[in-house]
Amino acid sequence: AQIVRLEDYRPGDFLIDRVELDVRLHPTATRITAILALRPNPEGRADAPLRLDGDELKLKALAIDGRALPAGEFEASPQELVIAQPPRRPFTLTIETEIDPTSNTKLMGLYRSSGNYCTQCEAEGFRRITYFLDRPDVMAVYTTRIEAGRDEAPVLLGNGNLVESGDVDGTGRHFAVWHDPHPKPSYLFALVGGRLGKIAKPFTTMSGREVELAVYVEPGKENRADYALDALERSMRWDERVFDREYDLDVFNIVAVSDFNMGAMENKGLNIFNDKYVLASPEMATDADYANIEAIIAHEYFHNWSGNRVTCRDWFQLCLKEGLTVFRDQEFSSDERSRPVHRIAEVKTLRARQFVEDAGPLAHPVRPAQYREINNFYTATVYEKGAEIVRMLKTIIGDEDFRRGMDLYFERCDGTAATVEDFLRAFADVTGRDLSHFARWYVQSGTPRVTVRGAYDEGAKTYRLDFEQVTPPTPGQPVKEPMAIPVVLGLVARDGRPLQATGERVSRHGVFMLDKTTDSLTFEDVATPPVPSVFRGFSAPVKTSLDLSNEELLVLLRHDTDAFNRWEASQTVAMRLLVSLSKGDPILDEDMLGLSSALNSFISNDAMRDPAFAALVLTLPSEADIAQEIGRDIDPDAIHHARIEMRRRIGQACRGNLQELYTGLADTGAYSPDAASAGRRALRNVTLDLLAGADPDLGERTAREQFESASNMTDRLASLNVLMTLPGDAREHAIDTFEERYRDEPLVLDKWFTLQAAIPEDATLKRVRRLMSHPGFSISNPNRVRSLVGSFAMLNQMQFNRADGSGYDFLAEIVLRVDELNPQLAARLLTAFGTWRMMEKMRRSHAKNALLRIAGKPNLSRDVSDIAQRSLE
Ligand code: B3K
Ligand code: ZN
Repeated sequence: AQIVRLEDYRPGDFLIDRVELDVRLHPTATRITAILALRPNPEGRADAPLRLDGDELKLKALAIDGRALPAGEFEASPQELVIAQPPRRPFTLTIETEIDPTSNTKLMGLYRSSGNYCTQCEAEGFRRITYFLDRPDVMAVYTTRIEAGRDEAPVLLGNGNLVESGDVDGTGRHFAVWHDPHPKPSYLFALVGGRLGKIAKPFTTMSGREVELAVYVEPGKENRADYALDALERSMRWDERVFDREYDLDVFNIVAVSDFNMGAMENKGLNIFNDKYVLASPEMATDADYANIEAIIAHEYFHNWSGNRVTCRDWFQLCLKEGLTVFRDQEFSSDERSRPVHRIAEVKTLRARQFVEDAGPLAHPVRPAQYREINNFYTATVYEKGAEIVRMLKTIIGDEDFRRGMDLYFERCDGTAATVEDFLRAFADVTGRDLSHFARWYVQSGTPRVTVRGAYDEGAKTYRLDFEQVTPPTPGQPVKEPMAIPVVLGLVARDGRPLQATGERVSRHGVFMLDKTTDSLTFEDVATPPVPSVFRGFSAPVKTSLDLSNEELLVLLRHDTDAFNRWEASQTVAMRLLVSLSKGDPILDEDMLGLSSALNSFISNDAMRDPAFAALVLTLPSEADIAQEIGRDIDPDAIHHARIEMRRRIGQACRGNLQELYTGLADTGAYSPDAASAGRRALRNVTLDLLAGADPDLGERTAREQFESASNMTDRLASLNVLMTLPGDAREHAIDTFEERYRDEPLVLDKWFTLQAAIPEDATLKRVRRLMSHPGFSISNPNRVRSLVGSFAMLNQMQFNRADGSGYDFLAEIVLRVDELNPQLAARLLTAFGTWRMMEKMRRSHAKNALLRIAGKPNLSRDVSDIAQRSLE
């Protein structure tokens, strides 16, 4: 397949200023008339043909300035429309196409979901609606007329503001005309037609403009959209307060659909969402669901400035909108919830997804230099590492300059399609700093490893820290340069007092810049030997090796003023023990005792002060985390058993305290999704899990009681998850009860699929296969497939990586089946093979065979063949 390269970028030969669309919705034969106001691009080639992108299109008519184009003057295929000699002046092109939304199983372009019409155009879906210059640096003003049967689609929505609507006399059809005054790239186009229920509320912007906020959902589910609407309102206020960004249309519409390839889409004024990230009720959604809804509603809304008003010049600049917008939604959630707790959650995700990606065959820079299929680059690296780069920038230059830089960026680039260079230039200009070394974060892939060694000089009362950074090779980048790494640090005395940690090399924002391969830092007047606390708040996306003893780390758990590093210390000690157990190395009783007594006193002294934080401290690193830490020749069975063993030992050592916590945190019956209440539930459920590890009988009894009496889905699901670790009748009975109760609620049934797919036992693969013929399952619905098959591959380390290779064979079989319907979904599932090279030899060879089988299949989609090939390289 053809490779697209950043270095080959050049402006297009034509521009489109205005687009008028007339869309006549029909289940199998939708007609689109597009009138495009085109002109030659002064920056393009003067004699170039006009080449418009298409994808599975049928051309019905074509005219220039209203006159039909004779057959010899153009060439049309489903993929392209070429006019060799277009006018060399502004002209209008009228294109009529016909498409079939019902048979569109790729869920790109215009398709139907539960009978409703909706669209998804990012990255290259608009070309499945009409022929177009489908690239983000072509920005036009759109007017869209949508027509449909009134019964079939009483609601008709488009981008921008509604300007006209009415009946088409005597036909039973009606229409709506939407106009969006803000120039935008085609990937932000959207329309919706269908039977939908609505909730709405008015919003007055900071300058006093009236806006209607609305959420559309399947009729009858309106009361499950309240939280989403509330999150939208809070997001809008937050962006006004924190970034001075105001909304710019008369309406902001959100539509929930049940067949969607990703989380949601930021189409201008008309966000379309996976219903999983809109619908919630205490009875059916967990605390995690509520937090995700809040974050994704905010994310899509924030795109209105970071993505829509300022968009991307080309798809290589994807992180310009995605990394920045993730950063913005993380800041929002931190302000709305608990900042340290949220930071830990962000880092857990980053490590679980991005570090894994960066360490495997699919590693790529935050701004990739080339791609075969752009949809395969909506990755943890572009999104999450992209957000970390923005956060590092803020850490380095400080809050005030960061805000001034953002203002300058928005002001300068508003209404344009920009680049990463434009973004960095704004910050270089407001600070006078040279950011060229920092910019390497965008182009060099791989996770740097920073080794830190400390040395105390008793006589001189000085403390020296030596740093060394190494970035391992990644595909296409065998040799790495040193990165510019901000290290936020402090010193803690062994009795807990914070020590002065200032010096010339530490900036007024408390940052030491490690920008060479090795460097060191000396602190003067350090009265007693300190424990260093480095990378506070996880100040850079790096791996660290510290020469601290477990005992020193436990000083940090007890005393550090930085909550992130308190948590990190607990995890590092636990991880050291877990790695030893997994490798079959003996672990010292004193080390085990050190950790469990530290946790015991943490529970008595601190747990109730911040339950959400305590829940994180008491959660052991996952099996996947342990595998990453070991890094090679992984035996997932050994890791699983090591973790079980550790859970048992900690549970037993802390049993009394845990039981007290569990009882003290009892469900009060009144559910509220706020962070404090969610934190109490999280702590109680971690406690239950450890107790079950310590004493399976007690665990089963308690989990069953909780399952039966729970007043909300968070507690019910948590108890069910604990039961999944305890084979027997109680477990099977609970599985059946849950199914009976929720069989008509697809989003809840997804949780039921997931929990069974994650059961850590040999029979699970059979169970998953059986569930694929459950009436609630559907191979064409992305949420169902991800819940069952995706969870098996991503959450069940032991069973996906079975020694006999049957887990890999299963995934390969499903990927190939799904590829025929929905290549994007198939390619996403296939990324589960990203860790195959670190498995032990037998598993490695099974995985490789499965990948080779996929790669060798004829007629693969570009999406799947790209992932398969890169996974094998
Ligand atoms: N921008 C969309 C993602 C589109 C993915 C296309 N394959 C959602 C988001 O990041 O906000
Ligand atoms: Zn986004």
